[in-house]
Amino acid sequence: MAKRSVCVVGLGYIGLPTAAILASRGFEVFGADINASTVAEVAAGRTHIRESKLDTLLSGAVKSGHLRAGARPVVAEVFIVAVPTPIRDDHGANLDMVVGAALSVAQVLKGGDLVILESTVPPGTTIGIFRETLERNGLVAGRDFLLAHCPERVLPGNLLAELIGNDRIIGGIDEASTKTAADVYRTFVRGALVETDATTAELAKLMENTYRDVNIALANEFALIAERLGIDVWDAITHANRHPRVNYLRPGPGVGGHCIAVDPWFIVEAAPDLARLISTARSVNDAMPEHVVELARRAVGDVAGAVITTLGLTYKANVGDLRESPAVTVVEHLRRAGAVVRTHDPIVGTGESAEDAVAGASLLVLLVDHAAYGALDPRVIGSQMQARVVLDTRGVLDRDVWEAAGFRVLTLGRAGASVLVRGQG
Ligand code: SAJ
Repeated sequence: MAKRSVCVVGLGYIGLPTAAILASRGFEVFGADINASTVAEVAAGRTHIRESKLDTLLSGAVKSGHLRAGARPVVAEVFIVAVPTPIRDDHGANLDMVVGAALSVAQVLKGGDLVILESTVPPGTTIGIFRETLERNGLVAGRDFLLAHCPERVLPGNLLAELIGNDRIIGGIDEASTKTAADVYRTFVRGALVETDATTAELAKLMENTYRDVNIALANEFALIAERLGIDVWDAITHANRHPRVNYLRPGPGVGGHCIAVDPWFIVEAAPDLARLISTARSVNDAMPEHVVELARRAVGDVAGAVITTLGLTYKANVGDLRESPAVTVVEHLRRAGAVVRTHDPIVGTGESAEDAVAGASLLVLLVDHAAYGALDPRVIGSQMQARVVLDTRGVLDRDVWEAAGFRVLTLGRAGASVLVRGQG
């Protein structure tokens, strides 16, 4: 019999849109979250996540009575766990929230129910600690209840469209779990539902984000090499990417967010002696913020005492999320080096306009390529600054336009960055 009631545990950027979509498809949905203010917001039909169209979907779902929220899971036929899995300081996976969620589900779990883990987890977690924690109530996975890992793979900034449109991996611990989980996703996913086992699903999810991390690390490594060799990495990447089977991602000030900068560590933890390339990629990307500080030094000489304005604080363009943001790390490093740093971000909302934020600065550093920065007028910006020098860490500024406005333009991954250093001795 088709399952009709769902309890979503964790109302974050995955759980909340999933709950709202299921409610819009007629499921009776209950969202549980340990954060009281999140529960209050959701119960009132408001979202704490900035994503296009989510607010309308959510308020409709709550008004229709199909979506309710509370602190603890309630009885349901399907449980979807979508809680964060951060890393500890030693880069080991912190599964406290996954285990806590499983414990709270175990208290209401009954025979015939389906539990789906959507959180990104180290290989073996679903059939290991997650299953063991659920079984503490005496029920046995595979015999009494169904269990699957169905990792999310949506891109922040485009959540709803990807939740519906992307292919979905369905990894059950047995045939019945896989089939029943696929039935749930079939109600709203237009992409293919790809069936596999739970542990393969876990590894596949980690491989996706690791692929991106290693690709970006390679681009970043080439940026450093290009600077030394006197070549423009952006041109070189454009040319290399014309090959039909090559696709370099973009260099930048580092890799942030709660996925790509985190997930590869789960593989390093599982096989430290084998995951050599993966851990090197992590260190290459993690070293980029310090390299940006080095470029700032090349631009202004000593950064101590220099007034520097940075544009962008979030972990990537056009989102309001600051987690693991390399831009924040660059700002911290610059301050530690003694610079007087003024920050600006149009989405986070730092108070003043970009034009006001650059007043008196001797260096402007573009850290995030927010769409809004495309509208900056270098003549206006330059007229506010003490010296017209800009460092572009995302390779997006139109050099000709900025140079015509009297700017010295340095770009990460471009020869000028180190040529200048020689010039300044
Ligand atoms: N970045 C670069 N160069 C690039 C692309 C990105 O430096 O060419 C940087 C960004 O600025 C950012 C970081 O990488 O700091 C990550 O951004 P992202 O857009 O690559 O990825 P996320 O973390 O927003 O979302 C990823 C996505 N995974 C993949 O594309 C393989 C998403 O589909 C996953 O669902 C998500 O992680 C997740 O939750 O795991």
